[in-house]
Amino acid sequence: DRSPRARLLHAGDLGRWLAPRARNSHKGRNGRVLCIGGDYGSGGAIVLCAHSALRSGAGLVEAITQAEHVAPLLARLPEAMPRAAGNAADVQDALARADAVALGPGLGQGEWGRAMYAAAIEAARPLLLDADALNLLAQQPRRLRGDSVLTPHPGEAARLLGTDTAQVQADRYAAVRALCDRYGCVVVLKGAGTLVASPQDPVVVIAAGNPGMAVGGMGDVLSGTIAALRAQGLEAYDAAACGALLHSAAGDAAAQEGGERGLLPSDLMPWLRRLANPQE
Ligand code: NPW
Ligand code: AMP
Ligand code: MG
Repeated sequence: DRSPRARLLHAGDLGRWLAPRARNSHKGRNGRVLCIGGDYGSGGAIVLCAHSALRSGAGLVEAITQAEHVAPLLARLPEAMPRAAGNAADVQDALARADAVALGPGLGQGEWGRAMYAAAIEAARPLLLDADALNLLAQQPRRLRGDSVLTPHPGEAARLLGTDTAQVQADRYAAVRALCDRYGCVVVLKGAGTLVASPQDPVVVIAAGNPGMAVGGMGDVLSGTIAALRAQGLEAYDAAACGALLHSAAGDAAAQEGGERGLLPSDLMPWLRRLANPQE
């Protein structure tokens, strides 16, 4: 994990990317994120993703999810703009106006998830693929636009490389490089010692994060954070590195406050906000 070939990023580095906002900033300038996912059985994943995008500074957050998940999402998060989509055509308008798309949290691999995936993967928008979007990509591998971001955990990385989790973990540096080569884009290989790389940028290691973060939903929060930074204007590699660092640092702050065991992804939300404003 701590390859001498890779550079370390610490929480103190966040200021490199997160300058104070302009006085005359407005919601349209701060980026519109579209989160797509939340099939039956994983509805919470899209709530976490949308919440995280808002707490990471996105100006507007839309969500496309299953019809039954729209009202619960609104009840928890009235700032978000969710809608149901039954088929790919429903998604086109939302895709066309998005500054960044987070595709995959809780998406599932059923008929609905496949239709959403097929629509989004063809859209010429800055795209982040997570969770089931990665599983669907692994079933039909293809090179992506260079400004796409993949956020696999070691299990998803193994599927994307046609290997197993142990192999990925045995040489995480080689795995992240192989993913960049195969898919032609930015890759965040998650887990203790998260690595970020792109085909033309060096591998960096995130020197933050803790085992309290090993709980369902934590990756769905990361997707929202990276998409929000992308929508606010960071390039794909910068958004991925800054987002992974912000997410891990928020996890550390939340763990310091209340302990690692029992930490929830939702506990990161106030800390994402605090740490996304390093100058204040
Ligand atoms: P093993 O067993 O070691 O080989 P899956 P998922 C591996 C949604 N969610 N280090 C490990 O493999 C997601 O968004 C919804 C090492 C493990 O068994 C997805 O759409 C939630 N290995 C969907 O559920 C909350 C690691 O991967 C396997 C590793 C399924 O996603 C939960 C599990 O991965 C979830 O986020 C590590 N650090 N991390 C909600 N509240 O709505 C993972 N592995 O089979 O891809 O399942 O990640 O749970
Ligand atoms: P996911 O498996 O998609 O829910 O993603 C889990 C998130 O929590 C990723 O951002 C991981 O890097 C992070 N995480 C999980 N376990 C640890 C750990 N032991 N140390 C640091 N970060 C972790
Ligand atoms: Mg995940």
